Amino acid sequence: MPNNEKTLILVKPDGVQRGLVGDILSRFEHKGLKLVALRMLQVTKNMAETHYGEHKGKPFYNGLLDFITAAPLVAMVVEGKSAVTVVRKMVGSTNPEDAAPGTIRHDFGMHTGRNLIHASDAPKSAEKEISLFFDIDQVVEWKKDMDYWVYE
Ligand code: IDP
Ligand code: MG
Repeated sequence: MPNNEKTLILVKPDGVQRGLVGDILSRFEHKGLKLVALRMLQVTKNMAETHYGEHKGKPFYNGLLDFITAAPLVAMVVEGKSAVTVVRKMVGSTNPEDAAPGTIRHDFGMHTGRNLIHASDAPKSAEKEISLFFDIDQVVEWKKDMDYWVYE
């Protein structure tokens, strides 16, 4: 398959607390993406600082760290053609008020600080983020027979 990519998705603690893990995961399954890794964990302060390092110093940074470490989240890796772009489109704009109808942040969210989901923004950051959340042997290489019916 050309341009096959992996990307990291986090169902943030608000999504877990609100019981939306299944709804969110099934959107990616229904789209045709292949699930290749999945785990639940409570993120440590250290991990959160690494993951959100680019936002250090911004006014929302401390609140973001408190929020993302407050309760467990669900991390997953999905794979597919142009997966990074496809998933970001399905996630929607950072502020749910700006997110298009049909996107996860629009359909489930009300506020930027509780926007339910993270998705890698480029193949390079995806690689880094996947390695922060998963050991190499936790990402499963498998053949999805359905792919014949998803891709020409
Ligand atoms: P993204 O998640 O759409 O890539 P980023 O700008 O990378 O958006 O911000 C990372 C996360 O930081 C957002 O998803 C959101 O949870 C939080 N965040 C960003 N801007 C704000 C803000 O202005 N107020 C509160 N939280 C924010
Ligand atoms: Mg971002």
